[in-house]
Amino acid sequence: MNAQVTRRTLVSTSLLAGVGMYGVAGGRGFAQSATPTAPPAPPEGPFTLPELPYPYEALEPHIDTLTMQIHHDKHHAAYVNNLNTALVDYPDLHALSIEELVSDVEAVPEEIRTAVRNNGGGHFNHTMFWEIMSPDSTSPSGDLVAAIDRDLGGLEAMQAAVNDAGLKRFGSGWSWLVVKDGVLSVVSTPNQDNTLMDGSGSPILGIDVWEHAYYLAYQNKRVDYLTAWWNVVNWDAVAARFDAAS
Ligand code: MN3
Repeated sequence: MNAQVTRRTLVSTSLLAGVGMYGVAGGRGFAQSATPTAPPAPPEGPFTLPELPYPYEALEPHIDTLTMQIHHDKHHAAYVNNLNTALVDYPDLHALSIEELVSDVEAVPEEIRTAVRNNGGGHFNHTMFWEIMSPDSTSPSGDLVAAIDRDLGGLEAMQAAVNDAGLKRFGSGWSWLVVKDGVLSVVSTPNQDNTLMDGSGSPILGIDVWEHAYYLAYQNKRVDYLTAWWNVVNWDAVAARFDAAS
């Protein structure tokens, strides 16, 4: 009873205060917060969700259709929307490429740095992830093969090292093959961080080990997902990234 009275008193006090201090605008603001409304649509730029370079079902049976749909249309889309929302009041940052943005995340204003790190990282990482997969997986060739042999003891040893880094990543993150000063190495990062952020190299291949990347088909068996993933590598795209970074 007392609580009711107190609450009613508070409401009318707030209303009066709103009208008194802010006039009509204050009153309208109060009414809006009392009625649930849809959140505003996210801004359309500066970044956009890239199309998948193949149909959702193209990577079956190694990566299932529903996982691809949710991963691209929901998870990646959310990173893009959240990144654009974070950048709304920072037009100076709109001209930067996503690579430039995540390569120097410490230069981003502190108020949005965490949002840019997580969502900009998510956008960069997933854009690359779609590009380095293909239903028409080939095998690595040329300078890339020579570098894998020289720096990581051959293809099988490199794949074992990437899988191991992915398995040992506690929680969510990525396992990477990176090149720095012409030398290949294997690194893992947490969350949506990547190796541009910590300066450990240019990523040329990365496997998403967040559960959203594999849980529907593989449940807790991350090792089975990692093993299967190598059946869908677009080695031409990886080699192109290696050449560009070398
Ligand atoms: Mn993901």
